[in-house]
Amino acid sequence: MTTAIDLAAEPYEFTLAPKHCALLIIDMQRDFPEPGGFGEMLGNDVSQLRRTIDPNRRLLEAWRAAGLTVLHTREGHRPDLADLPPVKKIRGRSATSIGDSGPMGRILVRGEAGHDIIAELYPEPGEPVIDKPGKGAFHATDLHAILQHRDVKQLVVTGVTTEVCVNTTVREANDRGYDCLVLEDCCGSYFPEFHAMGLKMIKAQGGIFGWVSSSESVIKALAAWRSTQ
Ligand code: C5J
Repeated sequence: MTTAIDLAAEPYEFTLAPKHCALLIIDMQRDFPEPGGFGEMLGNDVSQLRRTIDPNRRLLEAWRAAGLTVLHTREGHRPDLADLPPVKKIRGRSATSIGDSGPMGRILVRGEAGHDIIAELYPEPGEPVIDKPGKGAFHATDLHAILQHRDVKQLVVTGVTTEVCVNTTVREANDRGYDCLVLEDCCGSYFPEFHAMGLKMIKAQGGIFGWVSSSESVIKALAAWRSTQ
């Protein structure tokens, strides 16, 4: 029985230990990638995020089939906005901001349609959903406690956006002692250059924040690992 398996990654191979690794899918909420959502309302090109849906779906299917831990996050706030920092509310000087009515309900407010996860990647019963008020998934959440209770030491991180919530979460995870593997085809940004640089920053300097690979490499490694169980 194999407990860990090497897979191709940058800056060097990643040793995946499936029983101690969780898949963390960041903020695949309707308001970000769906046509007609808040992201598009702001003038963003949602196709840059939509290209991540199929790879995430295939990865999620393989991860679930292997019986491994999956967690999802959602960025958003309490309906009374008590957890919304005033600076986050006003930054950007946008006419429509967090808490206001948007195309899919109140923007980034828990319980609203746009805040929910897209149907293609919808959580299954038993998969924790972390509601986070910040960009990082560890800030003001119980994510670290949940991972510790499950003896998780590594994270495969996917979702949106690469340079904001994915990068912030990977940095927070790094400081808490987790190894992070970020999958380039499963992460996206409205700005392709930020996506590319966001990944570069993670794998720079010998993997200062972690590793970068693809869904195909992880799916292959999972299949190889499962054949040894
Ligand atoms: C995320 C954002 N999820 N860009 N949010 O990255 O504001």
